[in-house]
Amino acid sequence: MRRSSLINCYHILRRTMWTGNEPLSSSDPEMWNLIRREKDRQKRGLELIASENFASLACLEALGSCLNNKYSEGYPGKRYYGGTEVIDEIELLCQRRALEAFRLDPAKWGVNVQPLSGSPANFASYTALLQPHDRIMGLDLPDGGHLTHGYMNDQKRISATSIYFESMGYKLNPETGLIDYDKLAEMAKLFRPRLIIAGTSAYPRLLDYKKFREICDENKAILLADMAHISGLVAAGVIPSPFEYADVVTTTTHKTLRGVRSGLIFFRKGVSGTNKDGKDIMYDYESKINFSVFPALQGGPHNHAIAGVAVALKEANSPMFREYSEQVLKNAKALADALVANGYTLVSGGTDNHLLLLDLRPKGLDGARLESLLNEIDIIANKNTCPGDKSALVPGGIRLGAAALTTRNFKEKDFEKVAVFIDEAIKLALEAKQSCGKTVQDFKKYLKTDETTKEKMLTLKSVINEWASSFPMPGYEDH
Ligand code: DSN
Repeated sequence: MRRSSLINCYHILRRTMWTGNEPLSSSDPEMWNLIRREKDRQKRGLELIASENFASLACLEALGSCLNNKYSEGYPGKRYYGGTEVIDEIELLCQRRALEAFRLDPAKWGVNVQPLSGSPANFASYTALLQPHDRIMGLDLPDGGHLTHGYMNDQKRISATSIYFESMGYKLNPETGLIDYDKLAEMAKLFRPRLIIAGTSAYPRLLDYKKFREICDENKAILLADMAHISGLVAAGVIPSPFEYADVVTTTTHKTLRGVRSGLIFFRKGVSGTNKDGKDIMYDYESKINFSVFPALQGGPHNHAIAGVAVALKEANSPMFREYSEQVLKNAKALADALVANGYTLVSGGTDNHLLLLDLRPKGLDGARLESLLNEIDIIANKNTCPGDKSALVPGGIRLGAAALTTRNFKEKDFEKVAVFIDEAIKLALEAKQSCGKTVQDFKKYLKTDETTKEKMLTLKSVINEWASSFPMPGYEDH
């Protein structure tokens, strides 16, 4: 037989032998190895990104299940595909658990569990409730808001929220680092927004939802609470809930809520008030929001993610999750206190939630340089603007969150130790900054090339790796 025929036979044989049941390690060793490396990175490092967490094995099992295979455009009982009877049950279970986790009366609140994540959930809400070019106010991105709350600079409308709607940011008081509600009220009177967002991405304090409600009522605006960062803390009941005051509440499901990556939109339903003839006025959010998610903006729901969210919501509705969330608050505070005791400045002076913002400007440092040095020693955090910052690429601060490491069983004393590592990293960064060129690129190059700095970083990294690896890793430790 000729060599080419032999090769053909081999390929035909391989094709006919394909069962689709080979494990990743043998069917795609290249990808398996990359995932193995990522697991190792997550376990040996100190994960301080405030929006990240480690989902449970149960969540990841649902996410990696056969539910990935199913199309089910539409809603339970009203689908555009056959074979959706189990999918319907899964979506209804997720809806029920979402309402239970946040202690909501199903007569007064409904939920759409299909948004693919937080940004699509927000955009679907605006599309449902507003007309193009209606006005929106949200916390400005450099002050701790989120891109989807509307962001534009001098040259460009950056967020789609600002492209398709007219957005205006409200700000923090630069002295206190707290939301300036008086200014917000004043600006809202002039701008007359149709919708105000009470939500944050990098704000270490609690929101005054009552005040937001008053400002919305004065302006006949809808109050949308984006609780993405804090939804786990809200579900656990350890911080105030937006549901008392908001009309619509959006969230991601993978931050403090510790689920798989997805999004939820909660909306009020039932009677919203009475008209002048004494007749009931009903909320119309449900049909508008459901239509906006599908068919207006999305196609088939990610059923595997919806199942993973349902699993996470069951976990969130347990006494264990409450204990976890209380510990998140204690740990964030322990980290904040330890940094302040060491002479560091925090935006607003501390924290009431899962995150804090370390202002490096008084030390003559910035978030970009510190982020890159921390990365070298396996402390993972992100640079962040502080009030008054001009550049998002070289901002003055670093955002630190406690949710992920608390999942790994870190306690207050462990976070005090994390503060010591951060302090050592800052000292190293200051030394390096003095010895290299002016730009962040120069700084990064210096970290890669200066032998003394490299050695110091390596020593620190080894200690961190050994220590971090000694903590449990939920989700995949033995898998
Ligand atoms: N990227 C998320 C965060 O880090 O806050 C928000 O979407």
